[in-house]
Amino acid sequence: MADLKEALVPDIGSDKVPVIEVMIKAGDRVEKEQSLITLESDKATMEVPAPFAGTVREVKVKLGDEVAEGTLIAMIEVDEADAGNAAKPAASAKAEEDDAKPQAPPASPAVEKTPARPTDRPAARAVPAGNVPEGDVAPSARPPLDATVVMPGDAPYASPAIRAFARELGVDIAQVKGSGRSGRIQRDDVSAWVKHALASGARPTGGASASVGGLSLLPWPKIDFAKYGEIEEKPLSRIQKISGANLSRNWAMIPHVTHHEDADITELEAFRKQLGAENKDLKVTPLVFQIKAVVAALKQFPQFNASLDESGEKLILKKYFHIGIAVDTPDGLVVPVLRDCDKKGLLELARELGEISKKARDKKLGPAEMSGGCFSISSLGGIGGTGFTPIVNAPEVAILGVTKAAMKPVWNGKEFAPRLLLPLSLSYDHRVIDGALAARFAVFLATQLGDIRRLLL
Ligand code: CAO
Repeated sequence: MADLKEALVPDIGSDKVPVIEVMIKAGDRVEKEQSLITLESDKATMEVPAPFAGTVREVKVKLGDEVAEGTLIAMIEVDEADAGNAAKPAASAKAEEDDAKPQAPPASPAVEKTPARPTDRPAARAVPAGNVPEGDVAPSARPPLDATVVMPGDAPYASPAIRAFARELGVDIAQVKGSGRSGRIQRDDVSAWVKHALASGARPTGGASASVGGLSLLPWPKIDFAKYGEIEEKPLSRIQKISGANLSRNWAMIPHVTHHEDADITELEAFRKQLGAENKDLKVTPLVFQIKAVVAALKQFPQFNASLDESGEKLILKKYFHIGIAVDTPDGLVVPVLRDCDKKGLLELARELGEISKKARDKKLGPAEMSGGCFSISSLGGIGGTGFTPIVNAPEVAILGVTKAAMKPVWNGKEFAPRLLLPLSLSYDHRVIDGALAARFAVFLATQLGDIRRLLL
């Protein structure tokens, strides 16, 4: 007859630790050694394996519960064949070897208590909590559990580090296909799954509470800041709310990479100053030259003047050149669009830029003036910085971030010469643009800005 037995938390080397994963439910069949729950102390994650095979009748812990040695994890109806083994209070390494030998039937009690893993087994690997490469070991962690998991049957086969990594990304590890030996799930498999989910809009079934672009995220922390000191509440502006929602979506759904390049604008700057002196009614900033250089680069690399369609399977190449300019206003960031920049000269662009940024700051921009952009430029050059990661303005596929030009010594083959270098930070959607193409685009852009004659062609 099958016995109902208690699977208990063994000695875990700490007082109370939270349950961060429950891998079983009532009715599940578990094999001996199959992980029941995962615990996470501040030093390590540990999986608690089943001490015997059987059928889970009742799960007694839930996510977030704090458990200690002796906490009841589950009631398991033990297979008849295993009943004898399960009755053992502690199966030492030696005793485990003896598992194969015939066992005496349990003395009598209908319900027996069995630590999920005996404490006198040799301590094994535990994994620091969080995002750590597989194989890393927390030197100070001293868990008695064997945290190297070999999962039977169809259950996912992954180390605690990889499980922790998947959990961190909100990925249900059961959905990930392992490419390692015997189907073991590797870190790259989890990353590849996330990339695929983002591209296809797939929705994981992980137990988290918010979902963005196929990723389940933890809820935002609720904190009573007043507990720690004086505070003041200030509602976000309407612009901040709208741009915040767009930025969050773009950051979560677009696999961003930012490429950095310096442009030598020494000659350009001399010319800009001359142009400004001749046109005192206009503010001719480096930005208008950047707009012209971007248009030339978009012509040279049409993949940058493109958008993915909704299905994510088709690229729409644009034959027009409308450039969005990020404008900082007291109410937040807006991106008005300068149209047909390929057909306009530097002075016309300077005048339009002045008008449109004034309109933005006076809150007079209409929706039509903020739509239809092909590529955006976010210039912080008037403020400072040496580089940053601008967020791609979807459905565009790239954005140029510009920071402050600075005079630096550059080796000219004979000596160091003072040159004015402009830092360019090109963020791009890696689904559409490869790193090599981005590097070529950035070099082209820098060449255009470095050679004023090319720019004016
Ligand atoms: N390096 C050195 N100096 C620069 C520069 C650069 N890359 N870019 C501009 N400058 C200089 C200008 O020449 C100007 O100097 P003068 O007053 O001596 O002529 C000064 O800095 C101020 O320029 P500006 O910022 O007023 O003008 P702009 O054409 O460069 O930019 C605008 C216009 C609207 C883009 C800008 O005012 C702005 O709002 N930038 C912020 C964009 C932003 O917030 N981006 C972040 C988005 S993510 O949150």
